[in-house]
Amino acid sequence: MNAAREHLTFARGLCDLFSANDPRKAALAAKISQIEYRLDDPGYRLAVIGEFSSGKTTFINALIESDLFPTSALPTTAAAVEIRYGPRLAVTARFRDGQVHRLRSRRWWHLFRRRPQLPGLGRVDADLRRTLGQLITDETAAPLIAHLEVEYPAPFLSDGLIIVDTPGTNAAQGHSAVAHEAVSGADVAVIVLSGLEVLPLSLVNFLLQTLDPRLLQRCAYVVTRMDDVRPAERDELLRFATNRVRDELGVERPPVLATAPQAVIRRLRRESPRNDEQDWLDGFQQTRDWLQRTAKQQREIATTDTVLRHIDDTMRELSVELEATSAQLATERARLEASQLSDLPSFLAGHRQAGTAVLRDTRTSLANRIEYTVATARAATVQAVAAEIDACANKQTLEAVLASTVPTLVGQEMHRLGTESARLVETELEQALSAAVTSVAAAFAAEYAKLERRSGGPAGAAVAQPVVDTAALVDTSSFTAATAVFSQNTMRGAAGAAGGAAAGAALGSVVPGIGTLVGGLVGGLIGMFAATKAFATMRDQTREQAKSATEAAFGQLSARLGAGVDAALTAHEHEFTRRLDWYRVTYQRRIDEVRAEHQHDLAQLTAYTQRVNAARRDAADRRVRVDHERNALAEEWMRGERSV
Ligand SMILES: Nc1nc2c(ncn2[C@@H]2O[C@H](COP(=O)(O)OP(=O)(O)OP(=O)(O)O)[C@@H](O)[C@H]2O)c(=O)[nH]1
Ligand SMILES: [Mg+2]
Repeated sequence: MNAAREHLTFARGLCDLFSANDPRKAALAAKISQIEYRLDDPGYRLAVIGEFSSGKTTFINALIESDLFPTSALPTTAAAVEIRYGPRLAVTARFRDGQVHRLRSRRWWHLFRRRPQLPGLGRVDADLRRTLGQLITDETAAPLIAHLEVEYPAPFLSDGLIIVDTPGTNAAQGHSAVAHEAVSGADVAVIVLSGLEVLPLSLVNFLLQTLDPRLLQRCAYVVTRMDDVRPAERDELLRFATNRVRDELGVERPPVLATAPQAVIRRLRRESPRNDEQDWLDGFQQTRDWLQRTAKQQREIATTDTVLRHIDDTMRELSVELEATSAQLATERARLEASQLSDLPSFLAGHRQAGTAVLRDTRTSLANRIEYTVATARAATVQAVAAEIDACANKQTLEAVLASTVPTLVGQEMHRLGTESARLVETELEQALSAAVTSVAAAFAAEYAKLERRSGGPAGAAVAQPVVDTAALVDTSSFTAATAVFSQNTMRGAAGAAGGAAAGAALGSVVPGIGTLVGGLVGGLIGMFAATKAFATMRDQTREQAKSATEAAFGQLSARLGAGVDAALTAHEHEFTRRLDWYRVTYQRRIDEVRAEHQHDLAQLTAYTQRVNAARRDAADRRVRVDHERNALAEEWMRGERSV
């Protein structure tokens, strides 16, 4: 028993591994307290187990020489009852909701004193007996009862033997669950086999599933209702019972006792005796004596083994919990380790490359579109200029067309192209920048979510409240800034312009310059007129010159727009890099904070994991020790006298 106490101290130590508010700690501590209580409890629990109507309660009534407990041919016992010695009948019902009711016989003690040779029968307080009967048999009351304890002044119980009556193992679902629970605390058990059906398979299954293997070895097998078996078949039946117990339950030399406890009850009730009644009465006395004798011999071994069994159960539970904790810790460690962005430079380089690629693709497609638009406009303008020149009938109209119509025509077309291109470039690059920045923002948001600490709540909470507000990233000020750079580089003289419409208007301001250029060329042509006599020749030459001058002007426009697109790209790339860098700096700051916290957590986690793993090893070693101790007890018990 001292070893058991030491095991319990050890188990308490293991419970300290769970935090104070962990419900497992309270549950395990309660179990350990229960075992300690059992260690100090002098009671020796004998469970009576069997199928319904096998005669368990009748057998118990006969042991205590009373018909106190209700019996019948139908499933009867619904609540498990613990029957222990007490100076007078008392019933304590502990309900699952915590209520405790204690009822005592008022008259019993005096009656018992007056008629000690006839304990019980007919003299028990009628009300109390009825109440007790109801508590035991009532199907609706039984599930509400956690413990039903009866004290009774039977000599059989005076040594501290506690009998546990159980519901039939094969009766209603609730009954077998109650039986299961009642049996879990037993030190020793009597298996009641009805002489009418010896050890049915359902009972075999119940016993193998419910009883600890060593407890199973300590069971006694009582065949009841033997008076209902024909005398010629009795020996054969007992042999059959012995073999079946050996074969089905794996018990060598099981003690099998033949009884007819009903005879004891009949005598108590003063009913007329049956044939060979006296034999059954004598036989039952022998059974009672045998049980008392072996109980005395087994007691120390059995109660020690029960405590060790409970310790083993608790240690196993502890091991399972520790294993679960260990797995949790491994997950936590993996999460912590995964939450650190190991290679920030390559993460950034990847995103820079992706963002830049988006912007450059946009530039290429813009340049192509503008070039195509300019080429189309150029061809149309050249045609329109030629048509104007062809419509001239003399030198004066030709001069007027060259001086005013052609420059206006070319100028208007270029103005339109400039304005449209500016709007296009601005819109497309803005969109590309926005897409690139949004994707970077999402990537950083994901990293931030990973960085969130355990104490900051689950990862989900971090995602729900992102550190990076992606909405703020599509910040119009950056586009205003980009547009400003775009304007400065592309359209001198429009540096003050900002915003979409202003930038578009500013691009248009390039047109007067181009108009002058065209005008200059046309002026050169007019100079040529003096030397040329024939008007038709003059007009042909003028058309050709005007064509090449127009084409050159469009060529220059195209170059300027191309340069404008490139400058806009540079500005947007610059802005993108600035944003990326801003994220990097902010993130790095956060990373430094979090990493310090993680380092601390990891160190704690490592230390705790080591303690848990050491505890798991210790618990496993301890279970091996407990097992050895239980084996030694089993051997000691086998050496004892067990024959019937
Ligand atoms: N003839 C005879 N009948 C018995 C004997 N023992 C029990 N009986 C009868 O068998 C029936 C069932 O007995 P119980 O003691 O209620 O059986 P139980 O195993 O407690 O049944 P549950 O509480 O329902 O699980 C009753 O009618 C008893 O009178 C016996 O030794 N001889
Ligand atoms: Mg019963």
